[in-house]
Amino acid sequence: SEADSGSDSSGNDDGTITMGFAQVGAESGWRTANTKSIQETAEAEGIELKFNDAQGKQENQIQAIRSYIQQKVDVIAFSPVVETGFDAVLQEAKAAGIPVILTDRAVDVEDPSLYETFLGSDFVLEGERAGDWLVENAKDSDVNGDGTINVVQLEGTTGAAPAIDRAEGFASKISADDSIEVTASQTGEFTRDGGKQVMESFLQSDDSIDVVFAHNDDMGLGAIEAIEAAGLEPGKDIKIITIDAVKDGMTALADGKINFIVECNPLLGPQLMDLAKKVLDGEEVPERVVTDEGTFTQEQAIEALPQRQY
Ligand code: GYE
Repeated sequence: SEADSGSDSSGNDDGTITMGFAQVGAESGWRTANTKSIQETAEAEGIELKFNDAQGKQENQIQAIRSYIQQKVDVIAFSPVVETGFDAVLQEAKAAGIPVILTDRAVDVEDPSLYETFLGSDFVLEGERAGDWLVENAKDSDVNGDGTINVVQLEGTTGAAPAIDRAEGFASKISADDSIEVTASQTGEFTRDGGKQVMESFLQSDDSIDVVFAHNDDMGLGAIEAIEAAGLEPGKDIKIITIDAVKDGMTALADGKINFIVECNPLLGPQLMDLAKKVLDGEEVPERVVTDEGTFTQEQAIEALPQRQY
Protein backbone atom coordinates (compact mmCIF):
# COMPACT_ATOMS: atom_id res chain seq x y z
CA SER A 1 0.00 0.00 0.00
CA GLU A 2 1.03 3.60 -0.54
CA ALA A 3 2.88 5.29 2.33
CA ASP A 4 1.36 8.40 3.86
CA SER A 5 4.65 10.03 4.60
CA GLY A 6 5.69 11.60 1.35
CA SER A 7 8.12 10.53 -1.29
CA ASP A 8 11.43 11.12 0.47
CA SER A 9 12.88 8.13 2.31
CA SER A 10 13.28 10.22 5.45
CA GLY A 11 10.90 12.52 7.21
CA ASN A 12 13.79 14.44 8.74
CA ASP A 13 15.71 17.21 7.06
CA ASP A 14 19.04 15.57 7.83
CA GLY A 15 18.27 12.57 5.61
CA THR A 16 18.37 10.01 8.40
CA ILE A 17 15.52 7.57 8.90
CA THR A 18 14.33 7.34 12.49
CA MET A 19 12.50 4.17 13.46
CA GLY A 20 10.67 3.65 16.73
CA PHE A 21 10.61 -0.05 17.59
CA ALA A 22 8.33 -1.40 20.33
CA GLN A 23 9.59 -4.85 21.33
CA VAL A 24 7.65 -7.49 23.31
CA GLY A 25 10.31 -8.01 25.96
CA ALA A 26 13.21 -10.36 26.59
CA GLU A 27 11.24 -13.51 27.36
CA SER A 28 13.15 -16.03 25.27
CA GLY A 29 16.30 -16.86 23.33
CA TRP A 30 14.32 -16.17 20.17
CA ARG A 31 13.51 -12.65 21.37
CA THR A 32 17.14 -11.93 22.27
CA ALA A 33 18.26 -12.95 18.78
CA ASN A 34 15.45 -10.90 17.22
CA THR A 35 16.39 -7.76 19.16
CA LYS A 36 20.04 -8.16 18.27
CA SER A 37 19.21 -8.58 14.58
CA ILE A 38 17.09 -5.40 14.56
CA GLN A 39 19.64 -3.32 16.48
CA GLU A 40 22.62 -4.51 14.44
CA THR A 41 20.90 -4.02 11.09
CA ALA A 42 19.73 -0.51 12.02
CA GLU A 43 23.26 0.38 13.05
CA ALA A 44 24.80 -1.08 9.89
CA GLU A 45 22.34 0.79 7.67
CA GLY A 46 22.57 4.12 9.47
CA ILE A 47 18.95 4.03 10.62
CA GLU A 48 18.42 5.79 13.92
CA LEU A 49 16.63 3.29 16.15
CA LYS A 50 14.58 4.20 19.18
CA PHE A 51 14.03 0.93 21.01
CA ASN A 52 11.60 0.06 23.80
CA ASP A 53 11.29 -3.22 25.73
CA ALA A 54 7.67 -3.57 26.91
CA GLN A 55 8.51 -6.33 29.40
CA GLY A 56 5.63 -8.40 28.08
CA LYS A 57 3.02 -5.77 28.90
CA GLN A 58 0.69 -4.42 26.26
CA GLU A 59 0.13 -1.13 28.13
CA ASN A 60 3.89 -0.43 28.05
CA GLN A 61 3.92 -1.11 24.35
CA ILE A 62 1.02 1.26 23.66
CA GLN A 63 2.80 3.92 25.71
CA ALA A 64 6.00 3.43 23.71
CA ILE A 65 4.13 3.77 20.41
CA ARG A 66 2.44 6.96 21.66
CA SER A 67 5.80 8.42 22.57
CA TYR A 68 7.17 7.56 19.11
CA ILE A 69 4.21 9.43 17.60
CA GLN A 70 4.97 12.43 19.82
CA GLN A 71 8.63 12.31 18.82
CA LYS A 72 7.55 12.28 15.16
CA VAL A 73 9.66 9.31 14.15
CA ASP A 74 9.61 8.47 10.43
CA VAL A 75 8.34 4.93 10.87
CA ILE A 76 7.09 2.75 13.71
CA ALA A 77 7.71 -0.98 13.81
CA PHE A 78 6.51 -3.33 16.52
CA SER A 79 5.91 -6.89 17.54
CA PRO A 80 2.54 -6.90 19.31
CA VAL A 81 2.48 -8.64 22.70
CA VAL A 82 -1.10 -9.80 22.03
CA GLU A 83 -3.33 -9.61 18.96
CA THR A 84 -6.17 -7.38 20.12
CA GLY A 85 -6.43 -3.89 21.61
CA PHE A 86 -4.21 -1.90 19.27
CA ASP A 87 -6.88 -0.17 17.14
CA ALA A 88 -6.83 3.18 18.96
CA VAL A 89 -3.07 3.68 19.05
CA LEU A 90 -2.70 2.61 15.42
CA GLN A 91 -5.36 5.14 14.45
CA GLU A 92 -3.31 7.80 16.24
CA ALA A 93 -0.23 6.82 14.24
CA LYS A 94 -2.21 6.93 11.03
CA ALA A 95 -3.65 10.35 11.88
CA ALA A 96 -0.09 11.58 12.49
CA GLY A 97 0.97 10.24 9.08
CA ILE A 98 3.48 7.78 10.52
CA PRO A 99 3.54 4.42 8.76
CA VAL A 100 3.53 1.27 10.90
CA ILE A 101 5.15 -2.06 10.09
CA LEU A 102 4.30 -5.20 12.04
CA THR A 103 7.15 -7.59 12.63
CA ASP A 104 7.00 -11.10 14.01
CA ARG A 105 3.44 -11.06 15.39
CA ALA A 106 0.09 -10.11 13.90
CA VAL A 107 -2.59 -7.81 15.27
CA ASP A 108 -6.31 -8.31 15.03
CA VAL A 109 -7.68 -4.92 13.94
CA GLU A 110 -10.84 -3.98 12.05
CA ASP A 111 -9.07 -1.71 9.57
CA PRO A 112 -6.16 -3.34 7.71
CA SER A 113 -4.98 0.06 6.45
CA LEU A 114 -3.71 0.74 9.99
CA TYR A 115 -0.42 -0.93 9.07
CA GLU A 116 1.62 -1.11 5.88
CA THR A 117 2.78 -4.69 6.00
CA PHE A 118 3.33 -7.65 8.30
CA LEU A 119 6.72 -9.40 8.26
CA GLY A 120 7.01 -12.69 10.11
CA SER A 121 6.52 -16.42 10.26
CA ASP A 122 3.47 -18.47 9.44
CA PHE A 123 2.67 -19.68 12.95
CA VAL A 124 -0.21 -21.92 11.86
CA LEU A 125 2.20 -23.73 9.54
CA GLU A 126 4.66 -24.13 12.42
CA GLY A 127 1.98 -25.79 14.54
CA GLU A 128 1.02 -27.99 11.60
CA ARG A 129 4.62 -29.11 11.17
CA ALA A 130 4.78 -30.08 14.84
CA GLY A 131 1.49 -31.98 14.50
CA ASP A 132 2.60 -33.73 11.32
CA TRP A 133 5.74 -35.01 13.02
CA LEU A 134 3.72 -36.43 15.88
CA VAL A 135 1.26 -38.15 13.56
CA GLU A 136 4.18 -39.65 11.61
CA ASN A 137 5.92 -40.74 14.80
CA ALA A 138 2.80 -41.73 16.72
CA LYS A 139 3.83 -45.33 17.35
CA ASP A 140 7.21 -44.40 18.85
CA SER A 141 5.57 -41.64 20.86
CA ASP A 142 3.25 -43.97 22.75
CA VAL A 143 5.87 -44.32 25.45
CA ASN A 144 3.51 -45.94 27.96
CA GLY A 145 2.35 -48.41 25.33
CA ASP A 146 -1.30 -48.07 26.32
CA GLY A 147 -2.50 -47.25 22.81
CA THR A 148 -3.12 -43.59 23.60
CA ILE A 149 -0.62 -40.79 23.04
CA ASN A 150 -1.16 -38.34 25.87
CA VAL A 151 0.12 -34.91 24.95
CA VAL A 152 0.52 -31.95 27.27
CA GLN A 153 0.79 -28.54 25.67
CA LEU A 154 2.84 -25.61 26.99
CA GLU A 155 1.21 -22.58 25.40
CA GLY A 156 2.83 -19.24 24.68
CA THR A 157 1.50 -15.95 26.04
CA THR A 158 -2.30 -16.02 26.12
CA GLY A 159 -3.72 -13.93 23.29
CA ALA A 160 -0.42 -13.72 21.36
CA ALA A 161 -0.54 -14.64 17.69
CA PRO A 162 2.08 -17.43 17.94
CA ALA A 163 0.24 -19.05 20.87
CA ILE A 164 -3.14 -18.94 19.15
CA ASP A 165 -1.88 -20.04 15.73
CA ARG A 166 0.53 -22.78 16.85
CA ALA A 167 -2.18 -24.41 18.97
CA GLU A 168 -4.57 -24.23 16.04
CA GLY A 169 -2.13 -25.69 13.50
CA PHE A 170 -1.10 -28.50 15.84
CA ALA A 171 -4.71 -29.43 16.70
CA SER A 172 -5.69 -29.51 13.04
CA LYS A 173 -3.02 -32.10 12.23
CA ILE A 174 -3.27 -34.41 15.24
CA SER A 175 -7.01 -34.72 14.68
CA ALA A 176 -6.06 -37.14 11.88
CA ASP A 177 -5.10 -39.73 14.52
CA ASP A 178 -7.67 -40.68 17.15
CA SER A 179 -5.04 -42.12 19.45
CA ILE A 180 -3.41 -38.70 19.96
CA GLU A 181 -5.02 -36.63 22.66
CA VAL A 182 -4.12 -33.30 24.28
CA THR A 183 -4.83 -34.04 27.94
CA ALA A 184 -3.68 -30.72 29.42
CA SER A 185 -2.80 -27.31 28.03
CA GLN A 186 -1.65 -24.23 29.90
CA THR A 187 0.40 -21.12 29.29
CA GLY A 188 4.05 -21.06 30.28
CA GLU A 189 4.41 -17.44 29.06
CA PHE A 190 7.11 -18.38 26.51
CA THR A 191 9.68 -18.47 29.36
CA ARG A 192 11.93 -21.20 30.70
CA ASP A 193 10.67 -20.69 34.23
CA GLY A 194 7.05 -20.74 33.12
CA GLY A 195 7.59 -23.97 31.20
CA LYS A 196 9.27 -25.58 34.18
CA GLN A 197 6.54 -24.64 36.64
CA VAL A 198 3.66 -25.74 34.44
CA MET A 199 5.42 -29.01 33.61
CA GLU A 200 5.99 -29.69 37.32
CA SER A 201 2.29 -29.37 37.97
CA PHE A 202 1.41 -31.53 34.95
CA LEU A 203 3.77 -34.25 36.20
CA GLN A 204 2.25 -34.15 39.66
CA SER A 205 -1.28 -34.72 38.42
CA ASP A 206 -0.61 -37.17 35.59
CA ASP A 207 1.80 -40.10 35.35
CA SER A 208 0.85 -41.11 31.82
CA ILE A 209 2.29 -38.17 29.84
CA ASP A 210 3.86 -39.38 26.58
CA VAL A 211 4.58 -36.11 24.79
CA VAL A 212 5.18 -32.41 25.51
CA PHE A 213 4.36 -29.91 22.79
CA ALA A 214 5.92 -26.57 23.80
CA HIS A 215 5.17 -23.43 21.79
CA ASN A 216 8.84 -22.43 22.07
CA ASP A 217 12.27 -23.84 22.91
CA ASP A 218 12.55 -22.01 26.21
CA MET A 219 9.43 -23.62 27.67
CA GLY A 220 10.63 -26.98 26.35
CA LEU A 221 13.96 -26.43 28.12
CA GLY A 222 12.10 -25.61 31.34
CA ALA A 223 10.06 -28.80 30.88
CA ILE A 224 13.28 -30.79 30.53
CA GLU A 225 14.38 -29.55 33.96
CA ALA A 226 11.05 -30.58 35.50
CA ILE A 227 11.14 -34.00 33.82
CA GLU A 228 14.69 -34.66 35.00
CA ALA A 229 13.83 -33.52 38.52
CA ALA A 230 11.01 -36.09 38.48
CA GLY A 231 13.58 -38.81 37.72
CA LEU A 232 12.52 -39.28 34.11
CA GLU A 233 14.54 -39.04 30.91
CA PRO A 234 13.44 -36.25 28.54
CA GLY A 235 13.36 -37.36 24.91
CA LYS A 236 12.87 -41.00 25.95
CA ASP A 237 10.36 -41.37 28.79
CA ILE A 238 8.60 -38.27 27.55
CA LYS A 239 8.99 -37.03 23.96
CA ILE A 240 9.39 -33.30 23.41
CA ILE A 241 8.46 -31.17 20.42
CA THR A 242 9.27 -27.43 20.39
CA ILE A 243 9.34 -24.41 18.07
CA ASP A 244 12.11 -21.82 17.38
CA ALA A 245 15.43 -23.71 16.94
CA VAL A 246 17.62 -21.33 18.95
CA LYS A 247 21.03 -22.60 19.98
CA ASP A 248 20.03 -23.94 23.42
CA GLY A 249 17.09 -25.75 21.88
CA MET A 250 19.23 -27.20 19.10
CA THR A 251 21.80 -28.34 21.67
CA ALA A 252 19.12 -30.20 23.63
CA LEU A 253 17.85 -31.71 20.37
CA ALA A 254 21.35 -32.87 19.43
CA ASP A 255 21.72 -34.32 22.96
CA GLY A 256 18.53 -36.35 22.51
CA LYS A 257 16.52 -34.45 25.13
CA ILE A 258 14.20 -32.88 22.56
CA ASN A 259 12.85 -35.00 19.68
CA PHE A 260 11.85 -32.46 17.04
CA ILE A 261 12.06 -28.69 16.53
CA VAL A 262 10.14 -26.56 14.07
CA GLU A 263 12.21 -23.56 13.02
CA CYS A 264 11.05 -19.98 13.53
CA ASN A 265 13.49 -17.42 12.20
CA PRO A 266 14.21 -14.43 14.51
CA LEU A 267 16.65 -12.67 12.18
CA LEU A 268 14.12 -10.20 10.82
CA GLY A 269 16.33 -7.08 10.92
CA PRO A 270 17.44 -6.98 7.27
CA GLN A 271 13.96 -7.55 5.82
CA LEU A 272 12.43 -5.07 8.27
CA MET A 273 14.83 -2.25 7.39
CA ASP A 274 14.36 -2.96 3.71
CA LEU A 275 10.58 -2.75 4.04
CA ALA A 276 10.86 0.46 6.08
CA LYS A 277 12.93 2.14 3.36
CA LYS A 278 10.51 1.05 0.66
CA VAL A 279 7.49 2.28 2.60
CA LEU A 280 9.16 5.65 3.21
CA ASP A 281 10.09 5.88 -0.47
CA GLY A 282 6.44 5.39 -1.34
CA GLU A 283 7.08 2.03 -3.00
CA GLU A 284 4.49 -0.71 -3.02
CA VAL A 285 5.17 -3.40 -0.44
CA PRO A 286 3.32 -6.69 -0.10
CA GLU A 287 0.69 -6.84 2.62
CA ARG A 288 2.33 -9.93 4.07
CA VAL A 289 5.96 -11.08 3.99
CA VAL A 290 6.43 -14.63 5.26
CA THR A 291 9.84 -15.83 6.40
CA ASP A 292 11.33 -19.02 5.07
CA GLU A 293 11.97 -21.79 7.62
CA GLY A 294 12.36 -25.53 8.06
CA THR A 295 12.39 -28.25 10.71
CA PHE A 296 15.09 -30.22 12.56
CA THR A 297 15.35 -33.83 13.64
CA GLN A 298 18.02 -34.91 16.15
CA GLU A 299 20.40 -35.94 13.35
CA GLN A 300 19.88 -32.65 11.52
CA ALA A 301 20.53 -30.70 14.74
CA ILE A 302 23.88 -32.41 15.23
CA GLU A 303 24.84 -31.38 11.72
CA ALA A 304 23.52 -27.80 11.91
CA LEU A 305 24.72 -26.92 15.42
CA PRO A 306 28.32 -25.89 14.64
CA GLN A 307 27.12 -23.21 12.19
CA ARG A 308 24.18 -22.02 14.29
CA GLN A 309 24.43 -18.22 14.83
CA TYR A 310 21.92 -17.78 17.64
O1 GYE B 1 8.55 -18.26 19.17
C1 GYE B 1 9.00 -17.17 21.23
C2 GYE B 1 8.97 -15.74 21.58
O2 GYE B 1 6.69 -14.25 18.54
C3 GYE B 1 7.73 -15.89 17.19
O3 GYE B 1 7.91 -15.22 20.81
C4 GYE B 1 7.74 -15.15 18.46
C5 GYE B 1 7.73 -16.03 19.68
C6 GYE B 1 8.85 -17.05 19.75
O4 GYE B 1 8.91 -15.49 22.88
O5 GYE B 1 10.18 -17.79 21.64
